[in-house]
Amino acid sequence: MGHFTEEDKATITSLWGKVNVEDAGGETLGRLLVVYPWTQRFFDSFGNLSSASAIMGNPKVKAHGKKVLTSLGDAIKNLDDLKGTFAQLSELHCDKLHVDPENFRLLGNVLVCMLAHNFDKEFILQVQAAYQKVVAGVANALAHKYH
Ligand code: HEG
Repeated sequence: MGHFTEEDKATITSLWGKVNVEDAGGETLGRLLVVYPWTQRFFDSFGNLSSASAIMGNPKVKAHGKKVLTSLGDAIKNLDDLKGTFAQLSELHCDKLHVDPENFRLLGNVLVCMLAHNFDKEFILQVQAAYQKVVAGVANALAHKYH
């Protein structure tokens, strides 16, 4: 999963530079919670998640989405060592948060959808291919310390 070409890296970094992590983070986590409603169980302290509009307008969803995408943005600077970058977060999600790693793949899926939706014509085949590698590598790295 660690085969990022120099071209991939340039493509990934260039698009990520245009992502507003606050808006995009809220959209990504919100989409996860709406599209895969069983993922809401991890966020029962977040208040009102009773409808799609409640979820998309929930400030805690927005704040946590920003946190997740900020962490992802840091990982984009370390594409050759995603496992090392995410080692501690992998332990946290396993031991403390008990998040099933399948959820990392679901989040990656909605992240790609969010990018496709927001970048439209710019989200050409090569960009999708590069980002599919990112989300696969991130999900793999976050699952790596599970036991
Ligand atoms: Mg996780 C906390 C990153 C997917 C559920 N997540 C966190 C934190 C980060 C993070 C940086 C804060 C850690 C801390 O406080 O030290 N999460 C992160 C990434 C990804 C991800 C980079 C995938 C790209 N997380 C993810 C998924 C779920 C989840 C898919 C569940 C469906 N994360 C989760 C929960 C918390 C965090 C429940 C604690 C939230 C809180 O109560 O503050």
